[in-house]
Amino acid sequence: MTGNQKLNAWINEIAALCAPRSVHLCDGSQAEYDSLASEMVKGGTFVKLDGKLRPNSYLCRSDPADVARTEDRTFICARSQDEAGPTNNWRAPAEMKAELTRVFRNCMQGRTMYVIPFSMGPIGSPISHIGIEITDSPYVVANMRIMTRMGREVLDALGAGDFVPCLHSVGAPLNSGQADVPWPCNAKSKYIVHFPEERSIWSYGSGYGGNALLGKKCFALRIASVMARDQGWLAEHMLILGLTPPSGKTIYIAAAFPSACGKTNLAMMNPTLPGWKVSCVGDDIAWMKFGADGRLYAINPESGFFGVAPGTSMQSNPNAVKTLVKNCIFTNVAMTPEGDVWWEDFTKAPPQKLIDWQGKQWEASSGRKAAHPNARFTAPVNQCPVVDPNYDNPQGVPISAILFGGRRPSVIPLVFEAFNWAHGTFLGSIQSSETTAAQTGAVGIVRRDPMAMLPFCGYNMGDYLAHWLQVGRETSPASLPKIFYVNWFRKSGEGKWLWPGYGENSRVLKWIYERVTGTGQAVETPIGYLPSASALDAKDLAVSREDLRELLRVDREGWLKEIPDIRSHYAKLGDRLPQELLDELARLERRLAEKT
Ligand code: O2Y
Ligand code: MN
Repeated sequence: MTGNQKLNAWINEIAALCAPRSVHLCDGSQAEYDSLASEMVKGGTFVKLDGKLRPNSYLCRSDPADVARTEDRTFICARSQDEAGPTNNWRAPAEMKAELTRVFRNCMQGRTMYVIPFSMGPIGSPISHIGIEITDSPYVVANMRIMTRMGREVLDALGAGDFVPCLHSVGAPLNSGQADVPWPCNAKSKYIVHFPEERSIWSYGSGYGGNALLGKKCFALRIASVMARDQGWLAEHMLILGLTPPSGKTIYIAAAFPSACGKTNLAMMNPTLPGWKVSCVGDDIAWMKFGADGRLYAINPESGFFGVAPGTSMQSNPNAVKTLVKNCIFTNVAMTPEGDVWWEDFTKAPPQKLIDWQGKQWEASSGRKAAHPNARFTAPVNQCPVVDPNYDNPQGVPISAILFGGRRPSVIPLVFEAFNWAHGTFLGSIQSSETTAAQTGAVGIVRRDPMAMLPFCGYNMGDYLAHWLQVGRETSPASLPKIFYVNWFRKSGEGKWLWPGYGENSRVLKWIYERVTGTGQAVETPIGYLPSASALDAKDLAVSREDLRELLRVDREGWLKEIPDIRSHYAKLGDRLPQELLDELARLERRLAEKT
């Protein structure tokens, strides 16, 4: 047992409820990881990849019915439905707790119950928080060891302190003598449940990603967003990068984009501008607290990347590919005959004789995907060739700029700057993106996703936006990050990309750097500050003057056409939406209608 009474009591309570065969308190050691991995190889859950091509790395194939987060089975069980708000599934907490208690009874029969102490953020940092995940999945333990700081050191740091209890079961008890399957899960019943008042998580039936690695979306976003509201900080769905100009002084930028907008690519991009460097603090989540100087300091609460594999290549993201050379877990990718991994677009042509993500022989002519579109790599952040030197700094990094953005072929310019924090909050609240073929549903539909937090906000979205406005009142305007809106995805009328993206995005980051440090030139427009004609560095850029003008044009008519959609988006967020945001919308409409 541990030195923490609350933890000991909880372990006993859950062991009594779930009836596992044994209990294992994880120490986080390499030996423990190796032993779990070899057990999983024996059981068929893991395939060991070739030791020379991909040292200490494993392939895992999930059940085909358990391949992604299940938002329709994700619940915020706040005291009242109003507290959860119109964007979350809600059930009364007592009712849900009673139902889950029935569902979890004896659910770990025949399995080991693992107890995982983990720290979200550097151990001991004033910005970090500790969780304990109880799970019956060794796959979860192995992934949590990469994605979080995990094990004995965390228990030592916890002492008699408090933690977020995170209970997980694959929901597949084994009767005596019953053989296990490589990916146990429950096809009929899934629950991803958050109790924000008691700050606890119960997850049942899925072993995949965000459903099961409870430190990530469940704790670091849904529960942490509630903690952040109550304690005056921000838990956000944001990458964090360092940006260093040739002159050498690094600034830090956080950025929130909806999925399929290249978040991981931007987080570790190679700038094309000579002498400029991007360094990676994190690719998915940022926790930001005020420092003594009144500035916001951010940590990446995670220690790993759980990135989408398909589309990741030496062309799109060479630093991700280099991160994946060893010590990784690959889920639902294809395997080569040599014992290496492959996925769509990893190389121009697929290798011969691939085994697909379901373990079947694969031919390009079959028309099937070799890797599942949501196939993932789990990789340690500290293997990234451009990891930021402050990635592990317990003080965090001071944030100078926050970016919002999305995938919009028209209307939204390449970059513009908010007038102030409240206006920036407004821009984040109306952030929009068009759906792509890689996502489910129709292609080209504009979806609004405030701060990219729609599936991850653990309370009422109106209150969340009010919290953002409140954060802006907590310090001097000069201490706050400047807020920008970017759109790398503009197209011409003929459907041609207007902006090359990838490393060329460093030109936009350079202007942002200059705005932050006080030298960047801008013009005031109805939507915000835009780079003046010569302010964006276009040296050696393969974009015509005409296209550049289009990228930086304010399309008044297009913006005016957006207004009714923004109104109906706001109506869907309910009556807790701050009046200040409606006022911002009215001001935008007025400015757009004014003659210049
Ligand atoms: O499908 C999953 O479980 C993964 S979702 C995910 C993983 C890493 C980073 N972001 C996300 C997301 O959905 O935003
Ligand atoms: Mn994400």
